[in-house]
Amino acid sequence: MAVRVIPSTCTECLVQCGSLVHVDGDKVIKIAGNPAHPGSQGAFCIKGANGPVANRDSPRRITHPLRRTGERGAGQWERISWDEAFEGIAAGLAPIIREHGGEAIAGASATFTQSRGTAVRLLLRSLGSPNYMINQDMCHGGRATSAILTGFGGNPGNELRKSRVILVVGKSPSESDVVEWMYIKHACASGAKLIVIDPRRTQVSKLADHWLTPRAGTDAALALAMIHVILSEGLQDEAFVSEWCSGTEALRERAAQYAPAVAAAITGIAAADIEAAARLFATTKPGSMILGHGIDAQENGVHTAMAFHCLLALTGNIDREGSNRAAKTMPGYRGNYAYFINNADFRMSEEAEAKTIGGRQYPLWSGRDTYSQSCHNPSVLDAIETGLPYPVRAMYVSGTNIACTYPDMARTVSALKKLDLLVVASDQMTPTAEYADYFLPKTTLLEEEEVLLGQSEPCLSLSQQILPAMGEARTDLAIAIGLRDGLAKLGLVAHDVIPWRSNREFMEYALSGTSVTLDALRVSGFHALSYGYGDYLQAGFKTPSRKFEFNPQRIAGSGGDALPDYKPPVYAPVGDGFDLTLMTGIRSMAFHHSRYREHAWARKIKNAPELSIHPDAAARLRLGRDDWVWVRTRESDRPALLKLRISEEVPPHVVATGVGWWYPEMRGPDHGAALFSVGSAMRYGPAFDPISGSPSQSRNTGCRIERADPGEVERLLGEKQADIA
Ligand SMILES: Nc1nc2c(c(=O)[nH]1)N[C@H]1C(S)=C(S)[C@@H](COP(=O)(O)OP(=O)(O)OC[C@H]3O[C@@H](n4cnc5c(=O)[nH]c(N)nc54)[C@H](O)[C@@H]3O)O[C@H]1N2
Ligand SMILES: Nc1nc2c(c(=O)[nH]1)N[C@H]1C(S)=C(S)[C@@H](COP(=O)(O)OP(=O)(O)OC[C@H]3O[C@@H](n4cnc5c(=O)[nH]c(N)nc54)[C@H](O)[C@@H]3O)O[C@H]1N2
Ligand code: SF4
Ligand SMILES: [Mo]
Repeated sequence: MAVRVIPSTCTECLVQCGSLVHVDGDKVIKIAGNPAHPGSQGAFCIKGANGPVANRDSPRRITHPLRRTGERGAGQWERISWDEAFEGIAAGLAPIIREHGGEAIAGASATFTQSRGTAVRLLLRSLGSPNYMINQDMCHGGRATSAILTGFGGNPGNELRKSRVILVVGKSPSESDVVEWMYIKHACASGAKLIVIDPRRTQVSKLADHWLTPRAGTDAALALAMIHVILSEGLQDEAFVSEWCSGTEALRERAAQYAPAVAAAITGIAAADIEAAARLFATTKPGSMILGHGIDAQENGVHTAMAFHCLLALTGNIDREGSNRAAKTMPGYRGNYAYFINNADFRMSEEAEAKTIGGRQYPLWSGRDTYSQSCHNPSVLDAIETGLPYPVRAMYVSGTNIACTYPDMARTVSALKKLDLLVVASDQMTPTAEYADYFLPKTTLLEEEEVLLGQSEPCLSLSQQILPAMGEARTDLAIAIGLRDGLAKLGLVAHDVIPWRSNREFMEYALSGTSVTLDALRVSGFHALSYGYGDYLQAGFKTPSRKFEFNPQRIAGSGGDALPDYKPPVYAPVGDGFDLTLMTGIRSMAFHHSRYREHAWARKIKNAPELSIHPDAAARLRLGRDDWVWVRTRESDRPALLKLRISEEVPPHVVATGVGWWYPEMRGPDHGAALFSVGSAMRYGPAFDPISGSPSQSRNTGCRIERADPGEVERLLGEKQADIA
């Protein structure tokens, strides 16, 4: 049979590259990048090439619903039908809703840029719960919240090609975003200047004209010093600032506290280098800025992002050609999470939404008109344990492996075990799913149809269903519909906001206000959009003043410090032995967080949870190449066991690792994560960012390391039941 080539979109990660799926009969034989896709232009990665087929065919794949028969975590399950699952779950939720209200159910998912987040959110709202747990407090939440409060963050997207200066802060796109990486390389090859701020030597830092290496967690001081240089030397874009910005004098005064010499003492970067970078960024046009994970998810995350967003506005690099582009919507498109959470037809009453856990402490995170309108996750874990501010007795977890990816696995698992009911939807048994009462089998990428509108991408994309769902697996939306129906039979659906009968209907609804059809998208895989610049010229910025606010009124209104400021990271070395900075979450091409650990292709690239250490630090601690080490933090009495990788990529006072390691082949409900996942040795705050509630010490913290006894390591690793196929 002839090989068919189907244009589609990879959704293995949020980059959403256009793909070409090669199909021979009923087999996918190759997946590659689609050069015609307007966003990704052929860029692709090893995860996208291998992940979808390996996920579908994984020997660990579970394709029918399961109900727990033994103790939680004992691995004893019985196979049941979908009807039995929906009825059993409804029967389990009924007494909880009757006694405590719908808000006693929390739901967790990983992302809301795909329909999974919308499905979980609308299910919760239908059942009367505002408690949606999205891991954005650990991810992008600080940057997104700053963008909403100041009025602009944006992303350059493919404007990077036209940028003449690019500032990359705390981001390693060569691993985390191959499309951005491609455009940065193009821009540099055509003479663009590049400034990189990262304590670690990354691929992008190797291309930089200025590579600034701050001490971890000190970026706000650096950005404020750059602002000071620009304002004191009059290098700002005065026309833009005077017409479109508010709070300039207040910002000037705040930044004056961070003269380059002051910032140099805080960050460890020479004052002259700070000045040179500031001048280059302010005087080269157009410029763009990419802010990454390295400055987010910490107790000063929102202020740090605000400082950089102020720098962007001061230089006028706002929604212009070659600068950061405003997040664009397509007129009439109704598929994005933001559309659903903000549209009155899909909302709960104001009174019901006001019950969101965290809403009182973090109104700019968990209140209405905020970025994700989600609850404060660590406070939900507390509520499960303490019943305060009210009981949370059930959880629906879809598409996230929180036992591995929330810090402090022991605490997460302890909370999960205390629930009356835990339902997990996944494609395989994860350390989180092991504690479930019901396991619901999920379709994988090649079995799903999904329309996507990337925020800074110039097109609408389709991820095509290439193969029939395996076994009884269902899409996230189909599962949400089944769960809703189960409760509706018992009269327990407070306010139904899922009007579709299938995933297909949902996709048709998303497109129904546009002139684009699913049929047309199936032919091309995408629909190119033409985006203009300068959206603010018509309606101003989406702030109370309609200007870009250097000192956002909404922060002042909630009693916080409205100007960006620096705060020393709580983990700064204090000479108590925890003096190495532990960086976590460093991305690897082989994995998406905790995913692909069971795939042979990925384990060939990385077969152990590695901890990078500088050769001088290794020598000082008498550690050698093949050593494993116990990593301990101040906040936890549980160490993690990681394998050393000696490399000059990290400075001598830093050690760096990934996130969420587990050995799927290892025995026990945690599959080794309790030992080998670095989050097991960390804490889920406090401190918390006063604006976003993001936890300190969840990305970076202080640690000490000591050599593990090789015999013990061998014994612990030897518990692997079998090697990866
Ligand atoms: N291959 C792969 N790609 C992914 C993912 C994946 O798991 N695997 N995950 C996706 C997701 S959900 C996300 S959120 C993104 C994240 O992607 P990025 O935002 O690119 O984050 P990282 O790649 O973790 O890079 C963070 C960088 O910040 C640096 N850093 C650490 N601490 C500091 C600091 O205090 N200051 C500064 N200036 N830098 C610091 C680190 O050295 C690191 O180079 O990646 C996405 N892409
Ligand atoms: N210490 C530390 N912790 C971190 C970070 C860090 O830097 N340091 N980074 C944080 C960041 S940025 C993020 S985004 C989080 C990520 O945390 P998670 O969201 O937990 O990330 P994944 O490991 O990708 O887990 C996705 C899970 O969803 C399942 N799945 C995959 N596709 C689907 C689907 O279509 N539907 C459903 N229902 N399930 C699916 C997979 O089997 C997998 O178990 O981790 C955070 N945790
Ligand atoms: S970067 Fe890789 S995994 Fe992410 S969408 Fe692109 S091809 Fe897929
Ligand atoms: Mo993330």
